[in-house]
Amino acid sequence: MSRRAAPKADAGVPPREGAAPTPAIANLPAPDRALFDAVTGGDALAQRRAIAKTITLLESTLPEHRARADGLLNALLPARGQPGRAFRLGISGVPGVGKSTFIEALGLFLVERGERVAVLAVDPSSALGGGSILGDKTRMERLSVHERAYIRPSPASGTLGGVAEKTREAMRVCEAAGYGIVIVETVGVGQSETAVAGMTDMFVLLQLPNAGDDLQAIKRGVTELADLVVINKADLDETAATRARAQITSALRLIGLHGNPEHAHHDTTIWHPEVLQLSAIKGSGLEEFWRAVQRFRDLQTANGAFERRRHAQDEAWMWERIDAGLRERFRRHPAVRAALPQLARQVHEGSVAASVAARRLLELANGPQGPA
Ligand SMILES: Nc1nc2c(ncn2[C@@H]2O[C@H](COP(=O)(O)OP(=O)(O)O)[C@@H](O)[C@H]2O)c(=O)[nH]1
Ligand SMILES: [Mg+2]
Repeated sequence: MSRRAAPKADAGVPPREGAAPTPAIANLPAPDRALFDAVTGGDALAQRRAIAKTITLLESTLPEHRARADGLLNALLPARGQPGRAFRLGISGVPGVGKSTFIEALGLFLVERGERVAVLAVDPSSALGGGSILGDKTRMERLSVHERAYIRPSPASGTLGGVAEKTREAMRVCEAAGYGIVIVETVGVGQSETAVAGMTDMFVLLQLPNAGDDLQAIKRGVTELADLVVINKADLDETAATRARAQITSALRLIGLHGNPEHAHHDTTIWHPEVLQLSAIKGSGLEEFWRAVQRFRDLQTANGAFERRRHAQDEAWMWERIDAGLRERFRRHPAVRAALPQLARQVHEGSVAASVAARRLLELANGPQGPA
């Protein structure tokens, strides 16, 4: 899918041939320029190491590492209008539904067709120190050793927002390294789904063959986020999988506007979520899945939704991080920390109104002129 040539193992192919380095690239200090050059081209092994090193820098909490990572990230942004940006695919579903098995099967299917595939993860459990529920790298044993694949487990520190931020940044590094397809795995419970849907071009929800039994839950999750629903493990119970597919399809058509191709007013210029069934373990149904992905990509590109979605995601993300940063700063403010326990108690007792307490605390943080 990527129109950018994959770096060869033996030749140092400069990826930006003919283009003058942007100021962000030209201003990099020498060691980071070397890192940048290794990430964007040249020897495959050196590139792999440089990607890992860059991601380690951006996951670091040391301020000097953060400063270097910021410089590198800006340098790695694609030049305006430059083709070959990666397609970002989000995969979600409850633990055990087969995400890792599916991603490995799909990844192998793609690398065999000459694609370069990066796999990243957003795992909120690793952030809480409770052990990873996604970072099960062993399940991608075959993909992880493939020269056209790069697999990185979830960053393991900070809030969900922090973990998601680092994954977004790692995604940029992989894109700059010429990986045409970036797959992000996350677990289908809670906020991590929303975070990954907000950083990918297409969001896929994996379901078990008995998924149709809980249509309410599906309706909620699916209509908000999923571009495609996949019933996995169809090999276990073909009948149940087919039934689930029919149930979810009709639920989606009831909700989605003009979402039924059999109706005269069906709008073919916009994407309507589809439902497929497959078996990740047997590798069956992957061609059909990938054809659906390509149909999605073509349609979204043609109608402009692809670009709009990315712009909206970037802007939403910027504000999300600003909000998180302000809240963090607020909570750390000495005057706020001093006054908070008593005010919280007073709100609890009912002697101070919640809005009054909030205003007082904001004034303490900002001074009376600040925004309240
Ligand atoms: N029968 C069957 N088992 C599967 C399929 N896909 C995954 N599994 C099994 O389901 C279990 C959980 O798979 P895994 O990929 O780790 O799920 P994840 O937690 O969603 O990443 C493993 O034992 C897999 O071998 C499938 O299509 N059919
Ligand atoms: Mg997994």
